[in-house]
Amino acid sequence: LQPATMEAAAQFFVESPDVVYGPEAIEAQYEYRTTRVSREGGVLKVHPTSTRFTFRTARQVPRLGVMLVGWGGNNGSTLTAAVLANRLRLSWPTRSGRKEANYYGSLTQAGTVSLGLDAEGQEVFVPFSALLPMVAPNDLVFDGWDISSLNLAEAMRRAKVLDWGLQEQLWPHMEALRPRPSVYIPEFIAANQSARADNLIPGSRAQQLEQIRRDIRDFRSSAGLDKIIVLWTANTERFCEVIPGLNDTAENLLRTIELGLEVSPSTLFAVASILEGCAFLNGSPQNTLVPGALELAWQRRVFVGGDDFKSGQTKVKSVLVDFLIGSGLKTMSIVSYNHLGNNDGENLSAPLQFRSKEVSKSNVVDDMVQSNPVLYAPGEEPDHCVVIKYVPYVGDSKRALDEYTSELMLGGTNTLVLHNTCEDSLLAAPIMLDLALLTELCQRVSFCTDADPEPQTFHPVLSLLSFLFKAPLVPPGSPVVNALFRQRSCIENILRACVGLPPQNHMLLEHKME
Ligand code: NAI
Ligand code: DG6
Repeated sequence: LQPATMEAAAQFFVESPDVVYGPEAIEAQYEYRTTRVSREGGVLKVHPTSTRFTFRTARQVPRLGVMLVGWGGNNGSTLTAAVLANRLRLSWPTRSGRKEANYYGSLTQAGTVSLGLDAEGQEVFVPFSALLPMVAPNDLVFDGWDISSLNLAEAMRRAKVLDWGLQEQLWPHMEALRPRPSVYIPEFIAANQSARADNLIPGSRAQQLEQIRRDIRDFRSSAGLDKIIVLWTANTERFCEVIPGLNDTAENLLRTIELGLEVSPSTLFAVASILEGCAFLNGSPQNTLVPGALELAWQRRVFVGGDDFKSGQTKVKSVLVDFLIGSGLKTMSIVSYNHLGNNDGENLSAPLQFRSKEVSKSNVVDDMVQSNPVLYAPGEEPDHCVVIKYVPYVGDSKRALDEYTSELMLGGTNTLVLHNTCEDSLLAAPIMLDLALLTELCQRVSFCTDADPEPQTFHPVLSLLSFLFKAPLVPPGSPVVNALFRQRSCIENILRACVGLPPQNHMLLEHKME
């Protein structure tokens, strides 16, 4: 057996008349083959269709800044530390040997794609990041806001995520990084967070909005950036009510801010980012991107994405339930329990903030259930229970226990029990990285079809990011996909299309012939 080949050098070119590597852009002609289904007199008619696309990806990679809301939190400080540790090529001793900085857990940095078969019939893999020109994570520039004034070195120490030897080396590089003051509206996060709120933007909502916008502009000019992406990784907020006249349209939302009526801090950040032309991504579960914010993003052609990083338990769930239902087993009960002891856990110990998380963790199998009418009658769904408990002692080391019970043939049952222990922030940080890098890449992609030669970009609600979110936001009317490998294929195949490669079909027909 020959091992699969991994090309570490990672540069490749597609040799095809359909792909042109120009000095400015890669242009690829791409035949999008799919099917349309119609229902005629109780019969399903399936029509294969084909649409010719031209994809254009600008090759110039910008100098990218990432502004984190909640920069001084566990995720924010860990991501910043991770990029610095990689940039500085740090290594540090631990009780199990020396460790080196890496980007494990990042789809773009540590995932691979198969380019095809070589002369020996073996698959050739390259890093995911080699598919198209992407910003290198070590080149990212960070800034951000936090209601807590601790500098990033102190925040890293408070988070208790990283080994001491790594913290010591990072300290001088993180000490000078200070979160900008932020917007604190106590009723949106748990009361137990009030003690850390010592770094606040004063004034009315309209003045706070203006300050956030100034901050973005200041960062852009002082760091000499081409682009900024804003990522909410601050505390989970309670849901806010969507009220006609208040936040249902862009105009109403902007008026609400002007009048100082109810708007959540996260929505205020989303609006500021969109008005500054910066993509906004929501890593927490609350409904930050209310209809008014979505409309504003659509009007300004700015990307938004969300909600709630899909890091551990939910990622497993979106694989396991897909496997169970995809195999024809009828999953009837999913019980997900977890406990953690970081500040996120403390915030989630309050009922309204827990409720936001419960909702985003609970809807993650809907598409898999609905995809199988053989197993599930219309409206039927498994029992799904989500429990989160705050246990300070375990810190960032989250424990997740899951039980899946499925029906087998002839009255049998199958119960799977999982116990997952991990540093929560070390799972989240690479996801945040991928979000920034993929969003930026999508900003450089445009396309047209033969029928509509006017170049366009992806829909402002960037559903391509679904792989990275528990409750993916999608354009109106678009199906929500939670199944993890469908989400991964979506990213991979769209990126492949941009270099004129067919979708990965895993058929390996070459090896199924005599
Ligand atoms: P954390 O509590 O350590 O960090 C949040 C930070 O946000 C804190 O430093 C806090 O002071 C700050 N903050 C609160 N309100 C703010 C505001 N209005 N403006 C600016 N800063 C504000 O939490 P952690 O662990 O970093 O998680 C961050 C968010 O990501 C949470 O909402 C969490 O639910 C979500 N998340 C985390 C995942 C993980 O695996 N770590 C996965 C999925 C989502
Ligand atoms: C407890 O569930 C805390 C949460 O913030 C999670 O750690 C986070 O949402 C990750 O959830 P999951 O389901 O992706 O592991």
